[in-house]
Amino acid sequence: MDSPTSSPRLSKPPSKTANMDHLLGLLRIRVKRGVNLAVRDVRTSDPYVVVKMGKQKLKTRVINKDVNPEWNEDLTLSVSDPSHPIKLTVYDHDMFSMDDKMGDAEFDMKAFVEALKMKLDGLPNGTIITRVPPLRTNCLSEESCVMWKDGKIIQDMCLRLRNVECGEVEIQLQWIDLPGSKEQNQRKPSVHSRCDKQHFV
Ligand SMILES: [Ca+2]
Repeated sequence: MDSPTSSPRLSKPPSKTANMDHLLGLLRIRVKRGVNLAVRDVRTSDPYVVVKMGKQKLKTRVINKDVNPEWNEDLTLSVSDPSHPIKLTVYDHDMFSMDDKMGDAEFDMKAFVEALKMKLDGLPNGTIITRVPPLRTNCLSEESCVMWKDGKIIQDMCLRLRNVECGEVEIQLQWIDLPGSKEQNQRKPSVHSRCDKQHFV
């Protein structure tokens, strides 16, 4: 039997502003490599990358004596507000003194998130969805493309480091949906749905 009052859960989807504090998903930043990084020891450096968003701080491993390091390491941030900027800083690891800075860069995931919202599917591999040009207001050293690759959306970025004499860092963005967001559609049929037979007099 249906109850006369409908379930409040079905009344209205929550507004976007009410959702701002909730986790939207995970941003996986693949820190691929550094190119022509600054020298901070005698002839070379021992670079590692720190990525910060709000209170989250993640870092790659140190690669010894290499100003063209290949980290190929994934750093994963929890995202509740995609308009939040992400800061990337490169350091030279030193054993007996404070680590030296080797420049920094800032980027955001706005274009990437816009592409995710399009709910695209089944595009030919390599299809470019959005192009973000290098501007004075961003740290891109060349055009960055949001594209469809191997069944998902990715964005490659080449970041020119600031506050340093030279150096670039190549990264790639990927998105990971949280499994919890789908569960509400898979509610099991209720035990109470079995109706008792009514007896007619
Ligand atoms: Ca060092």
